[in-house]
Amino acid sequence: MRFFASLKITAGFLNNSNVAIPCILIASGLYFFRQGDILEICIIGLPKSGKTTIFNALTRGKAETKAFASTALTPNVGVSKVPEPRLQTLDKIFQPKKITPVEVKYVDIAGTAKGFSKGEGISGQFLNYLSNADALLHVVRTFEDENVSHVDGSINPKRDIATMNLELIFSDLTIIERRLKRLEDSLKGAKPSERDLLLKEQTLLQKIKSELEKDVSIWQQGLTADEIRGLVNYQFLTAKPMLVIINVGENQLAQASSFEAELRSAYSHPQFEVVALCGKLEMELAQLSDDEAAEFRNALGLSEPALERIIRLSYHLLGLISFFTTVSAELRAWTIPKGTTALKAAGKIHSDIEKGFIRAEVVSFHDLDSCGSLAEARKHGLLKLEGKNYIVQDGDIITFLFNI
Ligand SMILES: Nc1nc2c(ncn2[C@@H]2O[C@H](COP(=O)(O)OP(=O)(O)O)[C@@H](O)[C@H]2O)c(=O)[nH]1
Ligand SMILES: [Mg+2]
Repeated sequence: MRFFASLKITAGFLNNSNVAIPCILIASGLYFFRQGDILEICIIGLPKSGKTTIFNALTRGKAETKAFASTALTPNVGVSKVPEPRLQTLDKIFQPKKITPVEVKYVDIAGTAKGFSKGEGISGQFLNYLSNADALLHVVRTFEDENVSHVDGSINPKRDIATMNLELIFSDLTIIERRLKRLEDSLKGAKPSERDLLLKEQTLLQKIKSELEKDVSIWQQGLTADEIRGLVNYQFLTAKPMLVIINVGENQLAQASSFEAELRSAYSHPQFEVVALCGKLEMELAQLSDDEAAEFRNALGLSEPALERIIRLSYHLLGLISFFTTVSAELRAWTIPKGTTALKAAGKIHSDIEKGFIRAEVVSFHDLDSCGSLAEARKHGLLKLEGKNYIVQDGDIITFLFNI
């Protein structure tokens, strides 16, 4: 994005007099950045599992946590900056005036109690949040606290995961049944040209339905990439990647990794990940300064902060990578799915850059870091000119050349 390429080079691309030189556009302040779509993660789990506690840990928030089941109707919504250590290295190289990390939105829904999918505890608004989520953070507790009774009377994370999964399955089944009914009506009056598509959709939905009825979530059904593409618009809840958070007690820290290993082996799947952490402790640490928190973490023998771990695993689950741009003294991180072309990455920044895409000037984070400057990277031939079909790699630093 930053036109660090000299005018000479830019003019080399833009020797056609009809074409505006983009750096002039930026300098004149006409240019604006479109805020990319924000990653949205919904926190679900039984009442009193520690959802709001973990929400506070992730967003440095102060939402009220309760020892009794919450009946709040308004979800807690918070935004966190995605931790990205490479931005610190790039800060030293570019010395920008401003650094803009990627943001992620967390939504803590109080209404995901047992029976929510049957309309007993959740309104349509909650379902909307869940449907729009890119991934689900599913909190199950292992912490024991006599003042905070478990809704099902005992601690059993596998049972709790199954309980919540049944709710998600039920919600998906309701959507499928409604759609199948409508498909039947559409098929009656369908033109021959539309029939094939409708029949294909019907067959797929029937196949998924019969598996859901056996309590198999969509992500566990082994669907083909083509079939999954056909489902995208439904926003099925059991098709979403799921990160299970085992909320351990302060006295269970030593068991955290064995809890994790046990659940990971029980649900081994690329769309499923597990993290064990102590929500209460993480929430307290999140209220401290970074330095103080790091000191406590060291003393307690805790690994990386919850937010960093959760984001890292969420990116992994969702197949996301980051690239960086520097323009007008702003260093900025962007998130895209793995396999995104330079053209589409440009569109993430602004549709005009995608439309007028000419070339991308790319250097890998590793090469830039070892060269120490763009000039040095250029000298070593590590600043590459790439076309629109170039597949952006994690950590790329990109300058887009475009005309509009
Ligand atoms: N001892 C202990 N208590 C916790 C932990 N996490 C949450 N709690 C307590 O459990 C209760 C319910 O937590 P909350 O976050 O409100 O649960 P939610 O209903 O799932 O949102 C609160 O009293 C919390 O202080 C934990 O890791 N250890
Ligand atoms: Mg809560």
